[in-house]
Amino acid sequence: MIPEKVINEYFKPTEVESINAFGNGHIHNTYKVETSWASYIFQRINTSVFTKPDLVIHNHLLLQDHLEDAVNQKYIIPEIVKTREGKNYYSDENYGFWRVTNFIENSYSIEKAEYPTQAYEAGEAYGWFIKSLHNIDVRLFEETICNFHNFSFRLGQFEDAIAKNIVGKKENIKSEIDFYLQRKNSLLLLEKDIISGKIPPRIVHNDTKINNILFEDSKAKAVIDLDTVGPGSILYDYGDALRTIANTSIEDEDNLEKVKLQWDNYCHFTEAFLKETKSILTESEKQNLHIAPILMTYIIGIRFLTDYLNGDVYFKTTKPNHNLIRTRVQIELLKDMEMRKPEMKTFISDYF
Ligand code: ADP
Ligand code: GN1
Ligand code: MG
Repeated sequence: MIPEKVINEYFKPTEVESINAFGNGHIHNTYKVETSWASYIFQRINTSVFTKPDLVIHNHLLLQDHLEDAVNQKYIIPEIVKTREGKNYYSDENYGFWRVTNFIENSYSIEKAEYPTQAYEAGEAYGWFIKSLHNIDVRLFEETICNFHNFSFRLGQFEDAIAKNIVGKKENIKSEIDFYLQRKNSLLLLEKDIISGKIPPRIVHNDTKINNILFEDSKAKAVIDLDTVGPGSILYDYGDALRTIANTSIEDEDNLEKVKLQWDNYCHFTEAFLKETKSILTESEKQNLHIAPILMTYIIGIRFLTDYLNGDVYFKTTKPNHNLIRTRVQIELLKDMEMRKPEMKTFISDYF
């Protein structure tokens, strides 16, 4: 729950009508707080993940300023709400680091795109987000988690976790480990083009899963969860989004037969995303976009498996072997993506 001390930084005790845990994020503790005039989202920032949370606030304020002036304000983002003393967050040793934003009314998030129209809506919203940040100075943003989608770095963490085997679970997952190690070389090649700048750095969202879009009725309304926004590649956002938006199952499905690349959703998301971003895409981005879903499904898969090997210390888990279940879903999806890689390539080249 939210400590009284924290609530009092924002409201008088009599002003608060209700406080409830909210949402399905894997990282922060999120609450909805209702008052008689408006509702708010209180988040205790996970400072094991975001070790410099003031950088998260810095980036968020930059985004707010920039998007306020954007020519095309098709979507909204959450805005930071100040404490009664006018500060952008509240932090102390006992209660942690708290950030408050306005609650986006009449909206809902989904864990899985049920309809191609939802995939299309998400493609337009995430495409809009990148396009709106196209002309912002990349150097103004701080990297809130260093090497977040750096392939070699994530691979290094995975290989380290295998070698240390601290909770003794390595023996259970021999086939999963082999699956990933067999595939690493081709993705290391793609990473070279990202690091060399051949695929250009941009300010991107960096966490484009489907539940980081808020919908109203059947329309995307807001892009949320801005904590990782910062330097990156458009490949990250395109690929990471398809990992949840074009998956026939939820991220922690037990029945692996349900996991496939949802082709209709793939096409709808891609079409909307390209419609928004085509005017800013470089040739190297167009040439490599089709590999992005494979890259990102691989990276998140090894991050789940690394966490399983480390004893579930990073992602929130709610059942035994939760991270292993998540990994297995990513593996099934990745296999299907590999099979359909030529079709993904053709779909994108036909679009242009
Ligand atoms: P996490 O980093 O833990 O995923 P998020 O910022 O994504 O945290 O928040 C978790 C969930 O809370 C979101 O998926 C969404 O459902 C809900 N949520 C977050 N911020 C808002 C907001 N400003 N208005 C309405 N719902 C929100
Ligand atoms: C986390 O915060 P949330 O739940 O939107 C994670 C993403 C992963 C995702 C997997 C800061 O996203 O990178 O892709 O879980 N965010 C962070 O579901 O690590
Ligand atoms: Mg989230």
